Amino acid sequence: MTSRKLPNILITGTPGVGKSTLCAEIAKRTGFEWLEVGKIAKEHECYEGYDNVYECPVLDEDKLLDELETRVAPGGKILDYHSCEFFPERWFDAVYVLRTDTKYLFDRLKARGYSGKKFDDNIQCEIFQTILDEARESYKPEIVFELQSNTDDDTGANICTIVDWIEKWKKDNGNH
Ligand code: DAT
Repeated sequence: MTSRKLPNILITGTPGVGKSTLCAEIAKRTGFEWLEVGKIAKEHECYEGYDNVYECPVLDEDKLLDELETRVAPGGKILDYHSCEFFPERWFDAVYVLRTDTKYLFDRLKARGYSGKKFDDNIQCEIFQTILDEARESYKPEIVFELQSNTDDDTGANICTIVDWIEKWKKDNGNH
């Protein structure tokens, strides 16, 4: 049971699968606040060093969680991040994992300028469904949903799925 008046939703998946695209639209349609976790980490410098192999800062997870805790508490938030196992399980009422076929993801990551190990690792991450497995290990199976995100039609369908889920949650929890 949750005391939140509105649910919190996590949108996760490999970089490039379409998390931001989806979150922006859902926030617009529902009035939920979209928390771009990567941006918040950057703004508040939630880092502890730099990883030269992956060419990115190393996340200070505790600092980031402290930063997010009060924002998440009232509900009505949609969080977007490329990893999901370090968030407290109690934060989320639904976790959506976006999936993209390699043939589409390849071009999206190239367009983003990814190359070398960073490019290869992200493609492998998607092929081996790393984030989906992570989500299934970290949250109750009944709140983890896999969504295909290959085409614009998929995005449209995913928006409807999540907006409908929010409406149902509100109804089920006496918040019309
Ligand atoms: P993410 O936030 O997961 O890194 P994004 O939303 O920035 O991904 O999308 C990466 C690129 O792919 C961007 O140019 C928009 C495009 N895109 C996103 N979802 C898509 C979809 N379902 N079909 C086609 N293109 C999509």
